Amino acid sequence: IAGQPLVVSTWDSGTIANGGAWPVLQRGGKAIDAVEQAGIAIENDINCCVGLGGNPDRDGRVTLDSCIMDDQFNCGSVAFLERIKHPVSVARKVMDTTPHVMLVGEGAQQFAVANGFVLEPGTLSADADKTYRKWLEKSEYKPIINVENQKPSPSKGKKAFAPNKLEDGTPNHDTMGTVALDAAGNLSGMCTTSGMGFKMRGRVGDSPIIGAGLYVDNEVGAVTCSGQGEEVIRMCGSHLVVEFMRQGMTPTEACRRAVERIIKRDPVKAKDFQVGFIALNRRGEVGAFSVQKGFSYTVTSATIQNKVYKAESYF
Ligand code: SD4
Repeated sequence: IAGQPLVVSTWDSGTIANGGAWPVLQRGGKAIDAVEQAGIAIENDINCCVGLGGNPDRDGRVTLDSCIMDDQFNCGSVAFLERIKHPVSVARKVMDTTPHVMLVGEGAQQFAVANGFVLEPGTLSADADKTYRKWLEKSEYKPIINVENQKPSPSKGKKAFAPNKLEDGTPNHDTMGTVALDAAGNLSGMCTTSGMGFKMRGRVGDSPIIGAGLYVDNEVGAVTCSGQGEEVIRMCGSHLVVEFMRQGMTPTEACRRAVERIIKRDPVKAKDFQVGFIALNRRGEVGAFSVQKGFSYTVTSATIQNKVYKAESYF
């Protein structure tokens, strides 16, 4: 509803992202500016899964993916970007100042530096360094993505490696996706991540891919997600959720249908990965659904103060 701005972000750490976005929305600013601020806020935070403090790839380097999309189908994206603190803002620059949608790797970094972004040293955060050293002990290429209800494997009697968990087992957080509706009734979204921890060098997930990790159609709604990127990419996940909403489904129903589509392809494999969608329609209705239990999202509006909700899940 025009006049009632609202912002929704993935995970309970969405409180940090929404903290960046809300002041912009509250003063009547645009959704696109709000979601960029959401990205900046979470990229400033040192955590496992977003920004330069995130877990590295298996070669020990942090590579970042991000995209942003406004209410006019304008979009920008960067992938496999190294040593730049705010990939979301580089994605915004790609959107605002180039005829392109996506820049990757060295070219994206070159573009960022040419536009005044500082080339950071590229050292690992203390937490990431510790986690990486631990991972190196076995160097098992078996990345597991945010299966929050993961239990010790009975067959092996030890805990599976879960990069989204802190040492004491409490869930840390993952990819940050944010969608927002502004006072003028326009929608925008962004997604930012360091991607799957200990991924192959050069691996890019869904998060910087328009239609996969994020999609916005101002006539319908805005959708973003977190989880196993490969599963999202092959179903064009966020776009799929928008299309389900176009058919008249509620945000939650649309997210549920997309999750079911992902699971249907390989129901056995689906038991071991997580994907969670959040959706916001143009009327300001919010919904979410995930493969596994444990996915959460944070909503902020004039009446809802950074409230964390648990998403319904298939399993
Ligand atoms: C990826 N979708 O790189 C990201 C990771 C993620 O919560 O969302 N983690 O596949």
